[in-house]
Amino acid sequence: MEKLTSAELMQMEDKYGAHNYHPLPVVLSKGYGVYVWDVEGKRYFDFLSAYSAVNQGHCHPKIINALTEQARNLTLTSRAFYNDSLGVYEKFITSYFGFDKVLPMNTGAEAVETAIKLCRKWAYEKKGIHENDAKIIVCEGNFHGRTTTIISFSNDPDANKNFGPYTPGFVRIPYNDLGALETALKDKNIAGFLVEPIQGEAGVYVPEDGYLKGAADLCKKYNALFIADEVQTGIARTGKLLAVHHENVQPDILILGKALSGGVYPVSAVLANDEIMMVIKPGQHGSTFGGNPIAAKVAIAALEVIEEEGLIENAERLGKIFRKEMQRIIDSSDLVLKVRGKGLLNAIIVNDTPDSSTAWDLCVQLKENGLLAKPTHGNIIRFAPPLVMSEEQLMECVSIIEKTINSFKK
Ligand code: IF1
Repeated sequence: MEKLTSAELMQMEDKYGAHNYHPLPVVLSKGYGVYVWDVEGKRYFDFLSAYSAVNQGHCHPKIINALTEQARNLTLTSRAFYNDSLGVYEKFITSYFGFDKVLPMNTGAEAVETAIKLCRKWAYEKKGIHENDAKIIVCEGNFHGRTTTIISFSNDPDANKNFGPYTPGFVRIPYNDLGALETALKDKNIAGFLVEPIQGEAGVYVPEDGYLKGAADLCKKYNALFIADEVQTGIARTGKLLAVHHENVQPDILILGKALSGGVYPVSAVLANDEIMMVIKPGQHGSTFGGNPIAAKVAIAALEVIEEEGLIENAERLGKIFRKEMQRIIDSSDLVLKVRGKGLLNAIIVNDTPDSSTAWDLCVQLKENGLLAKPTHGNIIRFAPPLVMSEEQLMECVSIIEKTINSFKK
């Protein structure tokens, strides 16, 4: 069959697919490590990593082998029966992150929803909050997924306009504000505090040092659960296994997704200790694919790669080099105002209004020059390469970014 061109494939998506995204005009057909190739065979550095799902690099051989080997044996049993992969995975991941138990799900949003249900049930059955009065504190600028309950507590009109009526039981406070958190926690009906250790979609907002530790301490003081959404910041992305580890915080509930599978399969997880996790009894929560044998084997391999290839240290080290180089470029350019981030989760702020097309146009130029990235909100471009990148490859990307910024024409 005649090979379809990028143009033909983009037209097909436009004609037959819902328009719920506006992708950069590039059509990918292959990925390996830090590289992706388009239909015409052009190679790019992937500087988005599928929103931090391919921390281990595209198509990592060890993870692909785990996927294909299990797929030939047993793909799905449902949880109506036991299987020989799930218990092994549960033991592995609970010891890897230091919790008594895990509740396996598939997407990040499902894991966030699971954490919300777990927190509410704990509040009624352990904290003694009156049924249906539980409230969970969330932050301005949050992004936790796209389900109706999750967008109910978003303040981004793109995320929630005309998707009402909204789920009640959420209190929104400013991010990075311990005073506001303590005030909100004084309400006796507060069950928990759900927070991203770094706000990804909002534009890689890194809270001040001490915020996460302070929040965890306040939650303990007021007997509310500290719930860390590490779907994007977890699994070595910020230069620690978890972003909360920068402040030695262990959350009451940990939410994982994305890179938990190295980007080869939807795998998410909620981890907690027994006094929280055991409020859920048989038949009270579940999912057809949650904890399936393929997900179990893929997640073990994905987490082993993080350790075996020293990706935590690599993200920390390369992140420091990247921000230093970006600052050097910023100091001699008026196109970019600022760089911020931790480890290899970074973003630059483009010197134009959020509704301008400058950040988008810059990303199109970067694509022409062989590097793929995409704006988050308007004038913010997230830079998040796979954590397997070498220093040499990173410096090549820095020179692509520098060249593109210095030659950028509006
Ligand atoms: C999109 C970015 C957005 C997340 C955090 C839960 C989820 C996500 C902290 C839900 C998902 C994805 C979703 C995708 C774009 C991307 C994203 F910040 F990562 F870039 F939107 F904010 N918690 N983030 O970041 O996980 O259900 O998607 O598996 O929806 O456009 P999911």
